[in-house]
Amino acid sequence: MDENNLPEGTLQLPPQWSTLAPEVDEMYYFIYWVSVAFTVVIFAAMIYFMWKYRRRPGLKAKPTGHSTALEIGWTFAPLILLVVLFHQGFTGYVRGAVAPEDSIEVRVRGMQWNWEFEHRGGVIDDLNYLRVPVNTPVRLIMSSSDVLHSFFVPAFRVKRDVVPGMYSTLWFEATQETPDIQCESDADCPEGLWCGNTPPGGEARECVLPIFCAEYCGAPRGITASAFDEGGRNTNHSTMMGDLKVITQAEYDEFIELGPPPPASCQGRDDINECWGEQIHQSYCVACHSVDGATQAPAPNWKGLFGNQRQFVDGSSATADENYIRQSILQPQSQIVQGYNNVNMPPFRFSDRQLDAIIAYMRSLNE
Ligand code: HEC
Ligand SMILES: [Cu+2]
Repeated sequence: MDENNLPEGTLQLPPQWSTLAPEVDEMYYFIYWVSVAFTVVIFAAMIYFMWKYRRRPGLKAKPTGHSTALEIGWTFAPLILLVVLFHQGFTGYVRGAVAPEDSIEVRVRGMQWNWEFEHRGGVIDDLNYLRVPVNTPVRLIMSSSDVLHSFFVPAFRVKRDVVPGMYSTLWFEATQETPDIQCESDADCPEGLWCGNTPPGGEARECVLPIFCAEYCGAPRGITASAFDEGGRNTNHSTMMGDLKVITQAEYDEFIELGPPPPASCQGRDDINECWGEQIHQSYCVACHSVDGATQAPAPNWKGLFGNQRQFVDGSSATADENYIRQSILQPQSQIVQGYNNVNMPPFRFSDRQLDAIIAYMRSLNE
């Protein structure tokens, strides 16, 4: 434990942040030291015999006899060691494979090159951001929408392939909350934590446990940029990075009830909803919807939209009020605006708070 009461790493392994980690590390170091011991003994014997049986003038080589005791010894000694190792490894594997009955479940979707996390009640978190409660077993049910991915959290000592066309599962129980620290680079964070992804539209990054995709699943976000980001971190191939935040049970319950909280950079502002809505627009909608009041392609401009009369391809019409906006986001295909039947808007799942924020932002565009 360091001065912040956070777990510390050992020589070769990062800090232990889950209930499974100590057992995995013990096993790792046991195998490691057994290998070191055998290497030393074998090399020492080899060098000694090379010296002892070197060629000397006048000495002729004599074949040695057969020793049954020696042969039984060097067969069974390693066998016993291997049985012990296998037993430890197998029981550990089973414990890691079967989630406890009282686990909470989180759906994970891997897609090039993002992780999406869906919690109880269909609550979808920000992309590449996973929140879990401390001291609670969590079971991930994972699938891929495109290629082979691999979900890897070194601090938890868990890794599992995420395969197209099937579900794979994985579980862990975090033993410690991650501290609330804002950062600009990895150097600002305690050992084992990284300075996470830039949150949607916001500048405030925070220290989190890294989630990796341990599979070469293609080019990363920002393929055109240099292979290294400002922090010197290689972003070139397998870095489909996610942020993992361990929070209290109370914070998690609030998240399930209300959805993701407003971004840190909007909190405390008078126009918190407008600010949040703008960030959602920047993260999810800007590719299609402009807000300059002019550009109408590939999707309707948001400036002047709120309160306006909308004409649909089926000939009906409606006023763009709160309910209409809400439905247009959750079920975009229910009413198609005239002139826009070529581009399909994907359905989004947002919390009520997020929908309120989008609507507040749209209204503010009209002022
Ligand atoms: C892939 C492009 C695309 C993305 C991304 C997209 N939209 Fe749309 N959106 C459209 C198109 C095309 C229409 C018009 C057709 C229709 O009504 O479905 C539309 C219509 C709408 C409407 C109704 C507009 C009107 O003129 O009446 C709203 C509201 C809306 N989108 C909100 C959003 C929000 C919020 C997001 C981001 C969270 C978003 N859209 C992301 C393409 C997109
Ligand atoms: Cu991947």
